[in-house]
Amino acid sequence: MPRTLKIAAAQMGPIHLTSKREDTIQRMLTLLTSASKLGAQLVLFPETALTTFFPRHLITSPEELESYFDSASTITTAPNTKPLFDEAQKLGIDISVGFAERDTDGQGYNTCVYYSAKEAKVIAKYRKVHLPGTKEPFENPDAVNQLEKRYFTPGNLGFQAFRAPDLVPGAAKKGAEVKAGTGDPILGMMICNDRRWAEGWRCYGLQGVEIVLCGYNTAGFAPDLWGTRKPMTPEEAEIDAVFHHKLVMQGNSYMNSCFSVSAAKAGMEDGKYDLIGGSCITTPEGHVLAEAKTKDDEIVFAEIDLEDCRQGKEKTFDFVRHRRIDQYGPITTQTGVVEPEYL
Ligand code: CDT
Repeated sequence: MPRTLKIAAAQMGPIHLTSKREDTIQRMLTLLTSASKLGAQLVLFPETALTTFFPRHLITSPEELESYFDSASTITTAPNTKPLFDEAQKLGIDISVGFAERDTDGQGYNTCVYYSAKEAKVIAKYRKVHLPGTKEPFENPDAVNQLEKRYFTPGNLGFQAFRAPDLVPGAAKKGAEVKAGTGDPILGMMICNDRRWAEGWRCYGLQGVEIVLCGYNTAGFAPDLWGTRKPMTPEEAEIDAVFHHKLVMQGNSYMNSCFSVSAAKAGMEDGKYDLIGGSCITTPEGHVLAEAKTKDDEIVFAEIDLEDCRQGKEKTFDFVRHRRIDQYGPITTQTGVVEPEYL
């Protein structure tokens, strides 16, 4: 039986250090309206959707730094974010939004929440596990920094899949004798750099995930971050960065038999930092179903059938029949590389 769903990535163009929160929220509301006109039931916004990607800056003023953080417990009620969630509820659209979270214990996390319009509340929260970049800025004054290890603590909530209620008509409910692939959609969230790590995807795959959501801010040209073995022009580097973005979304969707939605913050932030576009929706067979054409605010939309996940989950990647966990020990017992002995 088809389990169709209309989903969208809300790609956002640049947000600058000088951008005002109310203007950013207004842009997000405009994107929601566009998605609603297409019939979208679920819209994904980017990583740190409410601010510029501030971890590229060395911020020494505590007051300025705090201005980029929000509280997860008040994200739906604080005056400078409430209008977004109110509109989502009014339109009946579930949204996932990334933001820098200041926890009650003072820790910073790179976080996203999933807001269910039907439930009128946040039903899932994810904190970015893989924090790229460095704690200290590069010595090269022209380098693009990524100081996430300075401002954030690695996520401590794991990769917890969850079900989003009332998106698919006729979905089996709690308490029923539920056959796999008949219930409310199973979702998982990750943030930017996480998408490059097969481990997180597999954690979701092992929970039967049907759609993975991933917001991102990815520099198009950042040789100090990416490495410089093969010199590239900024244009070549950006093509490569988009290629790697799609590669991991397509490959991991295929290997975990799930759809994926990815939403970029794109374009030139602060007149200097170019972020890739490439927001896309991929299928469980690894194909790109829809993708952004610009590096501006843009809705990427597709109607999907979750039934398409069954082929991979029941055949090639039927984990229970084919996985061999007795052979995968290093995955959870070893962090770095241990090379084999010389002959
Ligand atoms: N925001 C984020 O995580 N960006 C990283 C840049 C990589 S730095 C080597 C990304 O993986 O896209």
